[in-house]
Amino acid sequence: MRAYWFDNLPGDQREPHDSGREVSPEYLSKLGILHYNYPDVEDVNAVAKQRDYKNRDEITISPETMGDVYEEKVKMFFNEHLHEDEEIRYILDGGGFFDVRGKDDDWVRIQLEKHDLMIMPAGIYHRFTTDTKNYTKAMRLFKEDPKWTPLNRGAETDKNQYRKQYVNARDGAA
Ligand code: KMT
Ligand code: NI
Repeated sequence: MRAYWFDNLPGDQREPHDSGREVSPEYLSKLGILHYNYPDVEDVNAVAKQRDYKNRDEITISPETMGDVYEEKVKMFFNEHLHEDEEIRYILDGGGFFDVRGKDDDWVRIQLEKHDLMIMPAGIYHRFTTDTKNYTKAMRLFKEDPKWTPLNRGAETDKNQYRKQYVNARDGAA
């Protein structure tokens, strides 16, 4: 795992877009992001149990597994969105980038590699992309009744109660 400010330069979303400015673990923690590296899947099982996640699936995002729709899917995952529940992703193989919005609405790019597990809080705006290797195998964990339908950013999501709760918690409002 490595986090840095996205450079906002044009070019393929799968390129690193590394501004060279690091994002500290403290800042990530203020955004409500948790991350671990768990080579042993038993540690993932423990997180799932502790947070009451009952279901999971595995997805392999690559041209080999997705064929013609790969490029389309990659663009879709890159649409900025939020969820009304937290999002847990565990990288089984390969890697990829999750971009999350910082306090001033700039993108923080989080590079995930094999065995990284990340928990994003409900209400955070984010997007995902594969990197130039075009290969992400990931486990997606969800509760029985998942509320992680992607809600694309817009005037509606800015007013969403989970969004408001997230911003209040992040910025320390009472
Ligand atoms: C998401 O929410 O964008 C995803 O789940 C991306 C695929 S999992 C690495
Ligand atoms: Ni998401």
